[in-house]
Amino acid sequence: SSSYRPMTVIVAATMKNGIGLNGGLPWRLPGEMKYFARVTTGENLDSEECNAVVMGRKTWDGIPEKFRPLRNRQNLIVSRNPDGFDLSPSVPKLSVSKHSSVTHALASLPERYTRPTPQSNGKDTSRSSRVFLIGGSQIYAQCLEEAKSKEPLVDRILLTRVLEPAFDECDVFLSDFAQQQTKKISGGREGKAWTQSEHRELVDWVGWDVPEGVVEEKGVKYRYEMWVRL
Ligand code: FOL
Repeated sequence: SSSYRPMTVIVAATMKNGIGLNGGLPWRLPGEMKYFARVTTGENLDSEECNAVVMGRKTWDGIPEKFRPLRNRQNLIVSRNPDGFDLSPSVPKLSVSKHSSVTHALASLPERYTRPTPQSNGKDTSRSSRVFLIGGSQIYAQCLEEAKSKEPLVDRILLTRVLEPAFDECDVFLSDFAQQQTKKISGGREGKAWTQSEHRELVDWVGWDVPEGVVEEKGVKYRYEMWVRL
């Protein structure tokens, strides 16, 4: 529905796509959280630029107060009733805004951002001003559904796959994007909309050396993945 710059979903999900429990995350993984913070904050941005994080109201509520708004990022909060809730009074208003939909949030962002130049050989060396969709389940579902259309809101997913334990008690879930079949391929059949990138491509995109393979933290095993739309 747009010509907005596509967003990158960032999410940590179990094998059954569980992402949350009781309004918060089902686990406490400081190293994984550092990855989230480093990727969404970005590096080598122009001094007047920062990345944006788009989130639903419940996700905002789930972020510990001392970390809100997420620092060094533009925080955009989506709610059907933006006037119906208050940001806590201590919140520096400069870096936070409320919006009635994801598309309204995107429309509020400045147009300007550095595209890969011919000199950079098609490689985006700037990594400037990216927009991340950080949840939760309602907003993920809405925007991944949208990704089936011609001009998707989301064209990349940074998925931390939590392998074990199973965290079966999760009460909110990520829609099963990997099952989406949307692309017409030869013979009129449909191909998968999402494909997993090589680890190298994840490293190139974030710009620093992401651990490859299974990471273990506090007895939890997980893996950093990147998925892109075909
Ligand atoms: N994606 C991934 N990969 N992991 C997550 O934990 C995650 N969480 C959310 C969305 N996408 C994710 C939503 N929930 C904070 C807390 C909850 C949250 C997102 C962010 C938070 O406090 N972030 C601080 C981290 C500070 C620290 O512990 O180092 C930040 O500055 O980003």
